[in-house]
Amino acid sequence: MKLYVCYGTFGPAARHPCARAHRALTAAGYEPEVVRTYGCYGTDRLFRGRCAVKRLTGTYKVPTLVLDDGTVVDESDKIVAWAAANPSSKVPAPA
Ligand SMILES: N[C@@H](CCC(=O)N[C@@H](CS)C(=O)NCC(=O)O)C(=O)O
Repeated sequence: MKLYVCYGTFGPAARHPCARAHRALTAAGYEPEVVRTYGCYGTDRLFRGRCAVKRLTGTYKVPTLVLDDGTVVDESDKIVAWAAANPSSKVPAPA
């Protein structure tokens, strides 16, 4: 899976949507390929990664998750919900 983010997955999850999405995925047992798209604040159209996100979702905003089957899950709330509902088989079930 690919996770398109801004400049990274740094900072507190409560304040950075890309960090929040990435932490939800790793907590669910995934190791997403992180695609840094750069841009932001009116410069998005100048960056290849942001343009790829625009083609996928209709907007330049990240985080955007693309599953291996091509399914697109956009926005941190939806990525968090998807991760909670689809834990990786690498995560042991609770005892
Ligand atoms: N509600 C969105 C907010 C996403 C958001 O603000 N992402 C920033 C990067 S951390 C962004 O893409 N800003 C660029 C823009 O607004 O064009 C979410 O939670 O996913």
